[in-house]
Amino acid sequence: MRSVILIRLVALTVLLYPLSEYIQAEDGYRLWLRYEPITDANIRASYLKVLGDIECDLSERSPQLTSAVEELRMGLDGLIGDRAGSEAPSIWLGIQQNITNKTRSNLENELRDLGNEGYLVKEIQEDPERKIIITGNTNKGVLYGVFVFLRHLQMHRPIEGMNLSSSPKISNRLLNHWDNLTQTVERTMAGSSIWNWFDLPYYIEPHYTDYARACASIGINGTVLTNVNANATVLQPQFLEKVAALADTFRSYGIRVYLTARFSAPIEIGGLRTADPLDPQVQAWWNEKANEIYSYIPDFGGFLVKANSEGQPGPQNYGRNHADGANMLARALEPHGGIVMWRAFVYDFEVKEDRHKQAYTEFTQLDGQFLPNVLLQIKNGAIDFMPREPFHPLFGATPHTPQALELQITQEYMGGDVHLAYLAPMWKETLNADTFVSGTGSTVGRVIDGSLFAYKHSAIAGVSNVGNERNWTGHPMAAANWYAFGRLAWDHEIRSESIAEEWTRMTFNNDPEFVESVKDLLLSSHPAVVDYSMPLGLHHIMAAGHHYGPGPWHDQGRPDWTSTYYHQADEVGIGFDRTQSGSNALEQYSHEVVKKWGDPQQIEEEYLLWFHHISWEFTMPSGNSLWDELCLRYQRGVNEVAKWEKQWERLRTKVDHQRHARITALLKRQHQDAIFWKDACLSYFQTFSKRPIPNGVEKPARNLEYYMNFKLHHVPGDPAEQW
Ligand code: GCW
Repeated sequence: MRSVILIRLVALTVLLYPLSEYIQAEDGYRLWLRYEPITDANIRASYLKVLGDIECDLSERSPQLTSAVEELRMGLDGLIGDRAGSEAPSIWLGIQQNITNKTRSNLENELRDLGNEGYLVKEIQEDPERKIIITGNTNKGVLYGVFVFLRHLQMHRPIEGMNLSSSPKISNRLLNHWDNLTQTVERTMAGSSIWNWFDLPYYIEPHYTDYARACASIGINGTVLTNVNANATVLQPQFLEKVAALADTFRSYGIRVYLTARFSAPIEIGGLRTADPLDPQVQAWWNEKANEIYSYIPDFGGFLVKANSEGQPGPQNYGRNHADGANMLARALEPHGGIVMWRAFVYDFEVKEDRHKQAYTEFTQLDGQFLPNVLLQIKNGAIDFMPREPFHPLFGATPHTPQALELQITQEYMGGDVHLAYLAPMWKETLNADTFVSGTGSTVGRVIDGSLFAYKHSAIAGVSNVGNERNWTGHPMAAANWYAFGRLAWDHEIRSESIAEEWTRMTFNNDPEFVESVKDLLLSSHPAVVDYSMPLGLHHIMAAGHHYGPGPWHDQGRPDWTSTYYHQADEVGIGFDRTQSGSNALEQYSHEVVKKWGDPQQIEEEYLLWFHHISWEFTMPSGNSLWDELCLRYQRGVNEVAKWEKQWERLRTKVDHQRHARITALLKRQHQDAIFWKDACLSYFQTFSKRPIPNGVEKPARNLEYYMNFKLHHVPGDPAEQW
């Protein structure tokens, strides 16, 4: 009787819940590691034929190898189901010496150049059978190989002839979490911090492991847990034991933990009267603090430091320079193998030169004075993660000091987690940019991967867009940027298109029409965001404080935090003159760059107003006046978003209702926001140009006063809301 009732209850539940929902219910939590059952019968059959049991020697009890086996089992069970009793050959997992006797193939040569993180995933024909081997020189390599193998299956790629091997170009590949100990997250809108500090170390939440899995699946091997606007409390034992609990979880996925070091910590938590880096007491305090940290976390990665920037304390408070400060921390970490990532994001309005020039001026004069375990962490551009920035002039200018690239995954200036903006193409612009510092081909990518100047350390950092929203990133498609960052950190030469395809197939499905359409959305998104917000090299014209939406009229407070300081609009024209007739920031680049960017007729249109103050009547390559071109760019961005709404609607039947509905709502809002950007900016700039809105551009819906008086309140991620 009971069982009959139970069956009826289950049946009833299923019927009540719309079948389509029930089968495809998807809240996005699994990100790109969904391992949904492969429904294509042919593909499933082809996999079942060659994928038997998992063979792995776990006797050395390696946590990373255990993670590899668990992931492979989870992936195969999800994708092709239970293979118990399968006649198919086994899948061999393990470092080379543990699987050599399982194959007659000599893997030495193939593994030799793969280093300690590379992987080899190969189908080996050894009559009478074909087998899969997943190997590397270390268990971390094997773990990376498992994720690559599962990606291969998730993308329905053939196993015949499979031979996948790769090793990372950059050795330290980190997320930077601008997370506060109060659990707010600076500049990220996807909820609160995923680090539940109060519950640690007692409760290790499942999402810590899933975070580590997601990071390891794209080769991220480091995470900075705390905000660069640092809080010294995290360095105290009460928090070090919490940090250690996270580190213990992440270690099984090859991820090391780093912390932000507040320069004034010796005063705030050490009871000293000074934090002067040349004071022996202060050096001793940091030595002791480093020893203490490593007693909790033996593989602690090191410190990320924001010093003498935007009010953060630093060595200059004591008349010392950045090298003095960084070297003090480097000495403390060196015995333990730790590194210091010292941020070059420094500027100070007391210094009366273009903000664009200040980091280059500060750090080039210190090149060669930093200890070997110090890296300079440099934003992609010289201002601040704008929707588009020319590469930072500092790249390539400190040949004796390793340089790390800092990218912003969270969209502080690109619509937060509301606007679709796939950032890989923007990051590739920086990575592929030629600095010419050592002749042609001296790209930023080759500077940071260490191949140009043979740096001992190499690193790349992405400011995370992750919060405790169920789907981690708020906008379901913002996870593509987390994914893309990891893939480019591993290999900055991977194409944006390939990354978009991988992410789409793994996150959604392999339907050809769906994949092509979503790839098109992703790849057209960044140019459209630039068009409807800061086209043609305009920059820093966002709303003050929260940075969500336009604010070209903002002129209050310190000039280098206003908008007018950057666009310099007047009756003649618009743009910041950074040539010889202006701030001459251009002089900090190599002469090949100066020659091109110094000429309004040669520079890429996308950078024109970044380096030049241009007349409204200037004739653009299109033949339009600058004013007309500016208006048409804003409209082009709006039109593109309108197109996406229709394009996404057409995909309704090819994706689960939950994610389809959320993305539909977000695109609708992005469309309205794009129109708001266009109308607000053109209304404001028109007061200077005094020219009509050209044909083909919709007139602003409201008057300028409406836009200037519009106030958004309580925008998530706004630091003003967080303290
Ligand atoms: O992008 C700006 C942000 C700040 C951030 C700062 C930085 C963490 O507006 O919120 O502070 O740069 O990069 O340090």
